[in-house]
Parts: sequence; structure tokens; C-alpha cells
Amino acid sequence: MSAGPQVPPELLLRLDHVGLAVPDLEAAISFHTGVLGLELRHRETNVEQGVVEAMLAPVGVDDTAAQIQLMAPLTPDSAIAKFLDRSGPGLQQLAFQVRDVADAAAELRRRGLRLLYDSAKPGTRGSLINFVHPKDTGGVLIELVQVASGPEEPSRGRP
Ligand code: V0V
Repeated sequence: MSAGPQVPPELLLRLDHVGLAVPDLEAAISFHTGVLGLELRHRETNVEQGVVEAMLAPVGVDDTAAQIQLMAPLTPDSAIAKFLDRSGPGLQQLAFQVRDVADAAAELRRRGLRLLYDSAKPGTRGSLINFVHPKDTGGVLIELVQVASGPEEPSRGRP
């Protein structure tokens, strides 16, 4: 039996967030807090990415757990505006924490995947981000996130 290529255990550390494209950020925040009962944790405008965004989590869950990211377009030519035009509101991306975004991107390039940026760009809360093209992942836009404070150690094998 062939062992196949070794996957470095530190490549994708944990799910950081699930990104949803929404046409109206305030309406989406109202739904996710008022109806689903999530808690608003953070808001930010990212001009380079063309988004206004909000991060939400279940009440009482600490900020190291995966969150929901709501993203509305700032401009009609932004990635989120194009996604809304083509697909409507909904799941736009899965974002995984990586220890070092440049190293993770290089490893995935070696594995034949197309990364969208030559080098990482600023993401939410001071993170550094890059993306894998959705056509190389079975149709899901995957974001790599190097968090500002360094990733939490995953608690594998513990309850
Ligand atoms: C496009 N496609 C997708 C997709 N976006 N498939 C799954 N998930 C998505 N989000 C499909 C599309 O339907 C086409 O399929 C195909 O990919 C090629 O489309 P394209 O013409 O290249 O589409 P574009 O021009 O809309 O570009 C798609 C990419 C763009 C992924 C290249 O959205 C991009 O650059 N995304 C990265 C930046 C981003 O998403 N920023 C917003 C989040 P068919 O029709 O050919 O089959 S910012 C963020 O997450 C932040 C700040 C953070 O987390 O900190």
C-alpha cells in the first residue's frame, strides 16, 4: 500500500470562520442575533477586499472557536458583489487557520493548487489571508488565515 505524499500536520489547524455573502449587513446582523441568538463580536471595513463585515459567535463561546463572518459589498465590482450577482446570498467561503500563511500557501502551491495572491493580504482583526481558487477545491473558496496573535493550539484528542 502506498503511503502517498505526507501532509504536514500543521497545514490547516482549525476552522476559523464560515463566510456568508449578504446584501445588507445590518439586516443580516439583526437576523443572526435577533432570530438565531448569536452574539456580535466584531465589525470591520476592509476597503481592499471591498467588504463591510461582522463576526458572530454563539453566546458564551470564547473567541478561539469558529465564528460566522457576514460580508456585504462595499463596491459593485467587489468579490462579494460578484458572488451575490451570480449565486445570491449564502456560503461564500470556508476559512482555516494556518500557522504561517506564506508557508501554507507555498505548500498548497506545491500540491498543485492555485493561490489567489502572490503574497498574503490584510484580513479581519489584523490577520493575514490568502485564498485557494474554488475551482481547485471542489467548488469551495478556501481562505487561509494567519491570526494576529498566532493560532491557538488545536486540542486534538481532548473532550
Ligand atoms: C466564484 N466561484 C465560486 C466562488 N466565487 N465558487 C465557489 N465559491 C465562491 N466564493 C466560481 C464561479 O461561479 C465560476 O464558476 C468560477 O468560480 C470562476 O469565477 P470567476 O469568473 O473567476 O469569478 P470571480 O471574478 O467572481 O472571482 C472568483 C474569485 C474571487 C474566487 C477569484 O471571488 C476572489 O478573488 N475571491 C477572494 C477575495 C474574496 O473573496 N474577498 C471577500 C472576502 P463557473 O461559472 O466557471 O463554473 S474578504 C475576507 O474574507 C476577509 C477580509 C477576512 O476573512 O478577513
